[in-house]
Amino acid sequence: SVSSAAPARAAPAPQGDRATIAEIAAGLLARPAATSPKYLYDSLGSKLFEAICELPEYYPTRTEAAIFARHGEDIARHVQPGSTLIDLGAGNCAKAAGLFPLLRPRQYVPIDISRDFLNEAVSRLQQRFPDIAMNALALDLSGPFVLPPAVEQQRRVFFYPGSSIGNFAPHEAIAFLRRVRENTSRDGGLLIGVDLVKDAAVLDAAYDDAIGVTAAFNLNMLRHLNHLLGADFDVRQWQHVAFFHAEESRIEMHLEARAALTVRWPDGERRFARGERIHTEDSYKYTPDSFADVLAQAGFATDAVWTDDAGWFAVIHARA
Ligand code: AVI
Repeated sequence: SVSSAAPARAAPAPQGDRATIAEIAAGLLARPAATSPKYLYDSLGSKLFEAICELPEYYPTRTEAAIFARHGEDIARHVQPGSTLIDLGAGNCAKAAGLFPLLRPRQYVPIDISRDFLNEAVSRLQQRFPDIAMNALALDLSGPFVLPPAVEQQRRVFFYPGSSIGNFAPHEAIAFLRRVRENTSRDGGLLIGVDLVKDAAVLDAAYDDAIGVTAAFNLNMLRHLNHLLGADFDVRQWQHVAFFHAEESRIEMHLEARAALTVRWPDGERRFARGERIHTEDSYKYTPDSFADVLAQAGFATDAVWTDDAGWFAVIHARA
């Protein structure tokens, strides 16, 4: 007779460094369990995020792009040409590249956590814009960071589009922007995209789209955690949950266990009850006033604010 028993799954060796493994394990063992949203971005995660940006429900990307298209010349007047444009969380670099003809930077410094993804994007971009010096940096911006000497000191303008600032809690956003300000020259500034508070139904749909790309993006974190931690998450046992929490003014993303289960890794394990969640991401939504307050607490002075007609998204220039 033929045996139908599946072979036992071999435990994969953890690929993360010690600090990463310790951080992930501590998060999984916490109650409620939580993981840093940075683990959403392995190479596939970065591609899934690119796909999210094309979804009709995910309004931030196209709304921000429309603001740049409509107010680009005014924005360029505030930023001024010849700057050192430092792109925080650059991803595929497409947003900054679209602004090169207007902003005309002297040097472009894209920073991203995903080295492979970044290198691919920059080598393509350098061919299109041979006159702009490009220095790609693979840096984790969730801790303190110092830019290497290759980055020009003069006219450092930090570019932080896409409302990535929203993935920090407000106190973390302030601390992060303070660190940015410490790396900014006195004649420099910050050009930042900020997602604004709006109708909850619009927000909920943006983070739980009809064809499940955001669900795949969230679930893919489990594959990444298996890789880093050597864990045995069975992705099929989990489901994507996302909703707007009005009191906290944030979208929350979670992964919810579909059944009681145990996740194991080389140095530990965690039992999850059916319906128990891992909190994987927050995405804070601001008003122009509440964000001006964040900037002020980080030592930046708001210089100009551009929004779309519906007031869904803001592009803000601040001076150091
Ligand atoms: C990168 N960041 C601004 C996105 C956001 O909207 O918070 C990440 C994301 N999460 C789910 N969809 C998109």
